[in-house]
Amino acid sequence: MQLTSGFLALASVLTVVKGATYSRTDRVAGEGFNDFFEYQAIQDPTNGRVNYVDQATAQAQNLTYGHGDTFVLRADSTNVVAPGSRGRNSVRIRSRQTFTTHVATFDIRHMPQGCGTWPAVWEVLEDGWPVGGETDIVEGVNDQGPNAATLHTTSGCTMPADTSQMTGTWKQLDCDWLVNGNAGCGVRMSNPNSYGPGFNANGGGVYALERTPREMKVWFFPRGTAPADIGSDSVNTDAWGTPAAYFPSTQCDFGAKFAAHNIIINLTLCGDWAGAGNVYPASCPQSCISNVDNNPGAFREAFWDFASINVYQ
Ligand SMILES: *[C@@H]1O[C@H](CO)[C@@H](O)[C@H](O)[C@H]1NC(C)=O
Ligand SMILES: CC(=O)N[C@H]1CO[C@H](CO)[C@@H](O)[C@@H]1O
Repeated sequence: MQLTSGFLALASVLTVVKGATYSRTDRVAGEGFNDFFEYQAIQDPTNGRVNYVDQATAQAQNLTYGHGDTFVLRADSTNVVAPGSRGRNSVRIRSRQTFTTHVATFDIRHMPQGCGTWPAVWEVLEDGWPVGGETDIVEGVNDQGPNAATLHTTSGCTMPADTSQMTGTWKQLDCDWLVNGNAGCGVRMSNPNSYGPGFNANGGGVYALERTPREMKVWFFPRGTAPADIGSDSVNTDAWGTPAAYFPSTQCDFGAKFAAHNIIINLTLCGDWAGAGNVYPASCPQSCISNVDNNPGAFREAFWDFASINVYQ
């Protein structure tokens, strides 16, 4: 008996010591993106001026390209859009697997930029949304940085105003999708190079999400500053320093508000946010939709270039 309880005590000590160490379960790079993700040739749920194409079309038009340590995902930048069509060809991909407690790292060299672009890297359960919750890691519109990381949930999930455990600042504390037009509880990052042209000019960087039953953290490491263990077989998030965004579960039952999530990468154009009359910048040409339809060359920079995605559990 004593031996058993001694062993159990030792086991629980080891569990505590293990802390925030995770082992890699998925290493995604180059052509591997086409196995890890499925293409979603769906109608854009956010009413973008975009035509999400299937895998065969994307590869035939080189809208996705996987080779070595490069995976590019882009909007078409050569064709004028026919008025009666859904919009400019683009790509939306969703991971085949779902994840709960995990760390996901995204090494990104370039993110889509240009008037009307609305790129996102996020995690969600789409079926029954918003019941399963949503975590936005990278998202923005019209080149307007810095990045914001945001949770969206059903009612009854809020964040404490405290900012002592993150480098960012709160945009809103209530995660409820019914508040303020589904703005969500978002954290504005302090680094101006966390989004858009500044991000690209700096060679991008690494985004990382840690999700546990108790908290979610998002880090942004500008190019050249990522912890050395990112990309190796295991990571210790305790050594990564203060995150850009910290979402505790003290006023939000994560078990009830967040289901197992898919990872989604999308690039839409215009739509409910980027194309809104009070959001599309006056400095951008024409109207958002007219620019998308008639100026293919304006979308040459509207591409993602991923070096890798790693998932640790
Ligand atoms: C497809 O895109 C990749 C990445 O941008 C590029 O290196 C390659 O040359 C393109 N292929 C063709 C056939 O245009
Ligand atoms: C069109 C599309 O899929 N848009 C989604 C892109 O990502 C954001 C998350 O940040 C969603 O809110 C959009 O619905």
